[in-house]
Parts: sequence; C-alpha cells; structure tokens
Amino acid sequence: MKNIKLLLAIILLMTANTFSTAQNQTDNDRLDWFHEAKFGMFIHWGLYAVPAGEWNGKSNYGEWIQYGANIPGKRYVKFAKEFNPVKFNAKEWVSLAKEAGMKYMVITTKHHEGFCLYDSKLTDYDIVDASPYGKDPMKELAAECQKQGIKLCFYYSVKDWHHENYPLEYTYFSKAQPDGYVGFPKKNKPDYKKYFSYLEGQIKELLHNYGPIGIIWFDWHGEALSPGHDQNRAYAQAVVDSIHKWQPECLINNRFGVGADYGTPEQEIPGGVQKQAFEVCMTLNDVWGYNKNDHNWKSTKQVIFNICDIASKGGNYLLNVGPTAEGVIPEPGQRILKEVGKWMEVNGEAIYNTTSGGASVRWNPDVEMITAKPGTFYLHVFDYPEDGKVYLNDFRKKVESIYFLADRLKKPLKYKSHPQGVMISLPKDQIDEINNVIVVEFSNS
Ligand code: FHN
Repeated sequence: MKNIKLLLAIILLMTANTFSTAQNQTDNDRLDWFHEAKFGMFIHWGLYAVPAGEWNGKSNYGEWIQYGANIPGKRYVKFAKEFNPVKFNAKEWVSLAKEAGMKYMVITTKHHEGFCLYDSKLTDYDIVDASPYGKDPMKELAAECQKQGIKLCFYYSVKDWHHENYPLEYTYFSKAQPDGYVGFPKKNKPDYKKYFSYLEGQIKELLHNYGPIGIIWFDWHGEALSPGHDQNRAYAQAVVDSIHKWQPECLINNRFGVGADYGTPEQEIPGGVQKQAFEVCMTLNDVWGYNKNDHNWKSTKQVIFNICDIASKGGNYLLNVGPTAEGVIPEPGQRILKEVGKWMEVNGEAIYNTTSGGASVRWNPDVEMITAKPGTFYLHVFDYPEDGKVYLNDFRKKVESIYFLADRLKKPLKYKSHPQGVMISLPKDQIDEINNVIVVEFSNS
C-alpha cells in the first residue's frame, strides 16, 4: 500500500511539473512569432483625422483633439458624416508595411473617441452605420494581411468618451473639465459592469469576424484598476480568459492590467537588456493621429538606429502612421518606411528572430549595439572607425568567420584574436552609409 501511495505521489509530481512546464511552454510558444517579427506598423485612424489636428485656431492636436479642444460630444459625432476614406486601399497599406520590413500591423479598432473602425453589432457609432463610407476596412485589411503574410493585430481603447456607461471618475480632469471628461453629460450613473459587457462583446466580434488576430492591444485601463477597484480587475480577468478561449494564440499587451504577455514602453527605448518581452511603440512624427501640420518626421537613420537598438535589448519596435480621413498614409511617412525597408532587405538577418547580444556591448565603445543568434553576433557599427579598427571585448569564443552582412560574397574581414576578445580590421570605405553590420560567426570549441 505504501509503495502504491509513493508511486501515485511520483506520478502526480511528474504530471504537475509537466503541466506547469507545458503551461509556461504554451505562453512561450505564444510569443514565438512576436520574437521573430521584431518590427511592426502601428496605425492610429479615427474621426480625429477629420479635423486633422486643428480646432478653433489651434493646430497641435492629434487623436486627443476631442478632449484637448473640449469639443462637446454632440458636435464631435458630426465628424462621422465627414469621415469617408474613399482613398483607403488595404493592399497599399499592407504592401507598405511589408516593403518597410514590418511583419505585423496593429490598427485602432476603437480609440478613446469610442468610434468603431469596424462593423460592430453593439453600436451604430461605427464606420459602417455612421459614416458615408459604409464598408468595414478591417475586413479588407484582414484579407490582405492573410494574403501577404502580415499578422493583423487590433488596438482597443478601454477608455471611451462616447459610451454612456464609461464613468467620469475614470477620466482625467482639467481646468476646462473640472469634473473629468466624457463626450456626453451622463444621464444615469454609469454602470461599469454594463460597459465591460459591451467591451467583452466587441472583443468577441474582433476575435470571431476577422480571422487569426496576433495581438489585442489594450490601452488605458489604468484608472479603473486603482486600489479599491478589485471588481474591475475581475471583469478584466474574465475578458482575458475569454480571449484565451476564443483565440489561444492571441497575445495580450500589458495595458489591460491583467494577462500581460509583454510590456509596452512608449516613445522611449529602455536603457538596457530587458528580461520580459517588450515592444517600444513610437510615432513617426510627433502625434499618433493625423495632424496636417505635423512635419517633424524622424529620419530614416533614426528609425534604423531605433530598430537595431531595441532589438539589441531583446524587444520589438511598433512604429506608427496616422492616415488621413480619406484613407491615405502621409507621403513623408511612406518615403521613410520604404527607405527603412531597403536597409532591412539587406540587413534584416541581424534583426529578425535575434536576441540581445547581452550586456557585453558596454565594454565595446567601437560598437553601438550587438544582436545575436546561436553561434553568431551581429555588431552594429553606425560610427565607422577612422582607424578601421573595431575591438570586440568580453568575447572568448573561437572565431569561425567575420564578414560584413551587406557583402553578398561574405569576403572575410581580417581579425586578430586576444584572450578577452578580437580586433577586427575594416576596409577604408564603409559598406553602408547608415549601419555597417559585422557578422562574427563563432563556436565554443
Ligand atoms: O492615449 C493614448 C494615445 O492616444 C496613443 O493611442 C498611445 C499609443 O500607445 N496610447 C495612449 C497614451 O499612452
């Protein structure tokens, strides 16, 4: 009897371990495509593109124009009648993302304004029922992403300035809005539970009507999860459980407050290598939504530097475009992304499916950053050395070969090994005007 109990205990322990490993394994599996992808397109598109950043003589607004310009809800909803993206072309948007070297696309299905960019049966405040366009652009994008092998992901704002059950207490207040801001005076006391069943119903629509979705990219749930709001956390956990039931492979970012698969630093790159998966989201100019006066575009070099810097810390880069109300991605943004794509076409091997090169870069002033794959380091050299020498310290492997990634012939570069590293001699002329990636293939022997 004693042996049977011992045997049962061992089986239980093994099963438990297998289960927990499998559970962790499933979570890790969910992130596999994300770690391989590294670079994605963020798209902020909504009624805010109609005023295009301008209102009452001020012109520095973006997607927060309803709040920032204090536009009453009954005036704001009239933008829906002017939102007619007749120039929207899903094939052009997806082809641009692909040409830029982006592997996934995160598009706003509903931003804080509450207007839905997809055909929702839970509200008429959507592009099919409330705008002259009358079609569902998410259907077109889903088909085109499927065709071109780009993973479609959906941004969804928990904050909702339009919904009658979104509480005033969960919004910011200001001199102009001392009690907080939602677009419409509240007729009754908002019922957050009812709002959350609306939210869950819309997430269900998004995960049932558009094929496989890579990420539900939640935004702004923070205020509702402050201490004393444990019930809201329970509502959110129920939605997370539903998402895992409806599409087990779908990732959830960290802005829902529960169920996070990865972190989302915004407009800044973390200082060092991160332990948890993360994705830096950034605007290409200054604002997320379309502003016709925002011409402060990042340079192609800066974007490439950011891609490499983020990848060298183990993260993804989600770079934003804000299309016009007619459905056009601004031309400067298109130009920059196409130039970035040319660099990625030649050097993408040093980005896609790489991991951080570790912290060793701090001992290597000649190298801005290092990305890695098993048996390979990619040294990113933006500032080409005048003396032609690159020292790689804190490196004790056996060099197998060293060459420029951009050199199709993989002509060996001269090097001299040292117990703590290797000194690489570069030719006088650099191979790339932005980033000269040096491949160091090594073995442990
Ligand atoms: O308020 C939003 C903002 O409009 C934009 O959508 C960004 C994108 O990450 N998220 C919130 C600000 O953190």
